[in-house]
Amino acid sequence: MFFRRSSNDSPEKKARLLERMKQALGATKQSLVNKIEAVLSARAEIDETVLNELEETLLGADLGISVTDRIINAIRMQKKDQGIKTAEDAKNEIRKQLLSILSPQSVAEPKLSQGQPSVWMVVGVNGTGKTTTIGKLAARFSKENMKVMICAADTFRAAAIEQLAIWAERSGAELIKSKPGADPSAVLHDALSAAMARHADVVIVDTAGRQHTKSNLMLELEKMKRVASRKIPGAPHEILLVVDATTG
Ligand SMILES: Nc1nc2c(ncn2[C@@H]2O[C@H](COP(=O)(O)OP(=O)(O)OP(=O)(O)O)[C@@H](O)[C@H]2O)c(=O)[nH]1
Ligand SMILES: [Mg+2]
Repeated sequence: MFFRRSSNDSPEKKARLLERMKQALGATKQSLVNKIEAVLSARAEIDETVLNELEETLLGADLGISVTDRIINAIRMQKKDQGIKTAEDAKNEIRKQLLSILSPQSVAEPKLSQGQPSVWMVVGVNGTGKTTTIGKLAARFSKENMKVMICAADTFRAAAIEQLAIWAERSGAELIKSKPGADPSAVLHDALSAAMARHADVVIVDTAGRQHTKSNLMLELEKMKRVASRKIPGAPHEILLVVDATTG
């Protein structure tokens, strides 16, 4: 499904778009529920034939192999232990499994060690949301009373530094930047010096978007990692790869 983003849309148009999205998602949910109902209704017991049909239905609904296996195995195990006897029990188990898969996972926290700042590098191909993710992380860490610094090591794309400056201001983080075209490793070096001098808890490093096939740009990342580890042993402590959630 593809929805074009446009900030100039009228409120009516936005409302219609939201309604269409709700309908589309509602239809997906309803069709999955109907298909599961169709397999389970009028079945006196959950046998291997039912499990096979259920497996086909879940795979056909694009739940993927690992989620389908998890659900089918859970039902099979509980059937063996007499936990699942009726179609209703099976439906409840499917609901339980899906909810546990969809429930929020715990988010990593910066590990604070020996008073040294924790260094998080954010990497990925162009336009996947690296800078936006940094803004959100900075806001969250600031809210948790951490002293956050952001390093503008995307010196390549025009306006990248200004974009990051807005996020830094919004989140109350300090931005360490240089001029467009500067060596990203040099900016990182300065940012880590500043972070140590000012006892920052975490430094989040923005990097320019890059494809893994561009060897010179991958070498640039290697250099940044070396600079970070020379400045602070163990850094970078986390390297976050930001990907578009719709990538297949
Ligand atoms: N729908 C949606 N849009 C997002 C999300 N994250 C970022 N965007 C938008 O995607 C566009 C690119 O986001 P950026 O954060 O600038 O991406 P980037 O990876 O830093 O891009 P480059 O620095 O050019 O490589 C912006 O218009 C963001 O508003 C998201 O989670 N959902
Ligand atoms: Mg960016």
